[in-house]
Amino acid sequence: MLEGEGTHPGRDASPSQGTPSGTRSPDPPERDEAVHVKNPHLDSLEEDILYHFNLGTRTHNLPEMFGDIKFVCVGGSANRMKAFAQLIHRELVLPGDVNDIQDICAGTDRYSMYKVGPVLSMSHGMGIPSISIMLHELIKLLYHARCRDVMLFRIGTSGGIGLAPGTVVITDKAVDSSFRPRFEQVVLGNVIVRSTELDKDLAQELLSCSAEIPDLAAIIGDTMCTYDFYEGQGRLDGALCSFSQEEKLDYLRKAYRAGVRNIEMESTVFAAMCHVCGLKAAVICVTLLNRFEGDQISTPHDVLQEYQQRPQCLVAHFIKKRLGIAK
Ligand code: R2B
Ligand code: URA
Repeated sequence: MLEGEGTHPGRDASPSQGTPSGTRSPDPPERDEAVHVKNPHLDSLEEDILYHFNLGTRTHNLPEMFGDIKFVCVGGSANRMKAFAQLIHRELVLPGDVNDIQDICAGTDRYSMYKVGPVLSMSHGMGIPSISIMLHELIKLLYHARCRDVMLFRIGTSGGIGLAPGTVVITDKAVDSSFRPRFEQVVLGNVIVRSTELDKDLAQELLSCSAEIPDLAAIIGDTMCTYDFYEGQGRLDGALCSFSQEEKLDYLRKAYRAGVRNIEMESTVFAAMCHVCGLKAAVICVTLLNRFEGDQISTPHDVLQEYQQRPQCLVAHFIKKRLGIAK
């Protein structure tokens, strides 16, 4: 059986069920409401220490702390995810002072985590390795907490391709730097290929929500995920550059023709891990610049701040609608 197959939730993959090198893994089991972990070794752990969160199954009552979570929102910056938690606190009119929201991961400086009602807001740092570590521990946390019907959202920033800066891109497919909807993970020296499919209905629902927010331009498009911000995204302004302006533009044009509308650095692994674990997921990133027009982010700080609030506003509106409290 290949990775992702099988019918039952929970710890339902055996260690020998790897995907052969370079092959695509099949679809995950029919989605049910539980959070899946795909690791049978977890059964034999007496205690699971979520090291980078400074949480554990022995030291913390995870079901009590997190069991009611329905929406998990992740983003690169700790400050932005604190601001998002405060926005949700205000929007859901939760009791208590918005300034008293505490970082649950304060015991470590790797990630920040805030819980506001049924919403968890968490930072993931920059790049695939950073978000991947966070997602392993986050998915285990949701599993140990016995959460059900959870949705995950990545809200972030990106470089746009052929779009006005400030446009919000809701990801259709997360693609690699060759525009393929796949994520490659090296495991024991072999390459495992995982699908980066996201939930299309969720993307459509988010697009409909965006139409209800004044002055918020949003589209659905493919998002390219790279391992680097500079050469990896075809920038001419890094410390190293091995290509010409014409070659850069040629690459961006090819990306555009393939359906790519923005570039960032986490979406493929985010989509792949959520897909395998049966979690509904969406990626919503604002574009900070149009990469056909340049590489440097020279927009004034206050404008960038406002842009970064757009994915937050959209997901906050979505959550309120789902909870039946939107105006
Ligand atoms: C978007 O912005 C960051 C780089 O500036 C990176 O984390 C990403 O995906
Ligand atoms: N984040 C990226 O990864 N690329 C950009 O161009 C802007 C933000």
